[in-house]
Amino acid sequence: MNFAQKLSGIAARYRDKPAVVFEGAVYTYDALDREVSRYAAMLDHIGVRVGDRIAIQLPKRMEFVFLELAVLSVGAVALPLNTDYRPEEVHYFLSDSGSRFFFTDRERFLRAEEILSALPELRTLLVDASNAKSCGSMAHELENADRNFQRTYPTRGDDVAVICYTSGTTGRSKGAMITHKNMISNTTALHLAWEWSDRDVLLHVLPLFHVHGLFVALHGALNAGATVIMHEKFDARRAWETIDMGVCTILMGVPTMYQRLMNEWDELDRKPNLQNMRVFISGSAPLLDAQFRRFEQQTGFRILERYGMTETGMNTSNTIDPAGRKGQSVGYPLPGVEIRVCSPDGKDVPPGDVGEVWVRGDNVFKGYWKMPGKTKESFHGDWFMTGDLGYQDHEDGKRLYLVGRAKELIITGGYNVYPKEIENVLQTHEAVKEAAVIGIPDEDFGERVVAVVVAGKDMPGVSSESLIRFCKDQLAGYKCPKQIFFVDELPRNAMGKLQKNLLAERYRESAKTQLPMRQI
Ligand code: MCA
Ligand code: AMP
Repeated sequence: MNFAQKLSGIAARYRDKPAVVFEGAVYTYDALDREVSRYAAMLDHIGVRVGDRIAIQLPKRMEFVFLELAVLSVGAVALPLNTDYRPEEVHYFLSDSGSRFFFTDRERFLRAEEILSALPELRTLLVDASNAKSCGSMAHELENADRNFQRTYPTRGDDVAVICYTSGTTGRSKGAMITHKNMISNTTALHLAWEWSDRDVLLHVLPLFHVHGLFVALHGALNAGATVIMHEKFDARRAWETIDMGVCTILMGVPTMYQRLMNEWDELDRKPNLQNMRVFISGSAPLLDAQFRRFEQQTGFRILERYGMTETGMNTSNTIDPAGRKGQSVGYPLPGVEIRVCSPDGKDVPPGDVGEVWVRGDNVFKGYWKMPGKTKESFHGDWFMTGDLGYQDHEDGKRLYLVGRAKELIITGGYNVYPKEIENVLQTHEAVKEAAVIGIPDEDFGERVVAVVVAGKDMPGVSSESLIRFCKDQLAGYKCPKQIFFVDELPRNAMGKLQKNLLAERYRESAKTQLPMRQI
């Protein structure tokens, strides 16, 4: 089945009920479904065909929601892009994916115009403006689309619905191909596990261009016939004020958001009314035990932590029954998801021992776009090897704990950063002889990206600010180092291999909080 068709079927059952309330504007299920149909007609009118990749780089707004579901409805493949990606990054995603259409806003188009002209096969459509010089206007195409268009959902379950780019250890991002079947199975598993119902009201504060905000939060709610109150941007004070109105039942966020909510809680003279709240859910990055306990002390709610990946959707979750939730554990395999914890030679390790987490199930993606080698490397038979290190509870052999990562990855505020990508950019700066990028503890972001740099002898005057600015010109802001440390040389072992663990230890001293994950 096509995932958008499933949601359209649900919309037919809840016609007059609010589906999404976005910044004061209410869209009923009927209005949402009609807009998706109108957008699908527009895609058909501009020549979108089954399997075409359609890139979307838009701030959080309703057009994003309509477009994504319309793309799925016509059997094309949606490619959501982080709004903060710089033109060079966007160019890579558009060219690597061979996207035929790019929906964006005027501001982002003007920034990327020159670089986009190098992609003659690509047609750009502006969502918020009339025709610009080298692109079209979505409003214009919507007007000219066939008003009698009927959605036919020309896909099978195994067809790709969305490609989400995830960074890679080599610095080159990989497009994870997520199928309709993946989306349906994972949404269904979460529906059961979290007991979603049409009485739920989700406060949606996450970005829409990632699996967390799009699949887990938005799709999860629409699949249940629930209502989504959607904020354009996360703001802790505003989130508490909205919850205080007494209609919300679910909040989903990354640990940085919970950290900010807790700090804000202390500032509030009158604490919010949480009477209607059912569950606070956290994921995308490790939630510290101290955060789990502080939130419970403040609010009386135990945060429900779950664990997922772009490639697999959600894998494990703590129980919906608060009594079964445990800080530092990411819970149990979701219905239909199998988990193994394996040694490097592919054998199951006994409960209590640390190994790599492997995942199998209908939730596991189809592979990396045009990277059969990388796809093969990531699987052992039909088991996907996550690169996350963990152990299963030695008592029940099932409850999962994550303790680190086999891959060199920094998670900052819920976003993944692979050091290699940043090192590659720094190393193109004329003053940089060598650069090593590491994550150090940060109270707000969990981990903070910092760079340790050896400057060339003939470039003594280079400043941290100029190197950070250099990175910001080419990389999304969250990837850029927050600090640069200059050293005479980087520590290496006898074989000449860079010893990042020594650097991490040295600079960890400068941070006061505990590191949420060990780099192994
Ligand atoms: C923004 N900045 C950051 C981050 N976010 N720096 C480091 N890490 C970050 N996460 C920087 C900006 O570049 C900017 O820098 C400055 O902070 C202010 O930007 P602003 O947009 O105002 O930031 P914010 O609103 O404070 O954003 C913090 C945030 C956001 C709300 C926590 O990062 C966020 O929405 N994170 C959620 C990520 C997410 O959805 N991940 C799910 C991935 P400057 O001032 O220098 O320009 S999916 C996934 O991981 C799997 C499937 C899973 O399990 O869910
Ligand atoms: P992404 O590639 O952006 O989908 O990020 C997936 C990665 O986020 C996983 O491989 C984990 O390393 C991490 N992750 C997601 N949820 C959690 C969690 N609850 N605790 C610790 N790490 C998590």
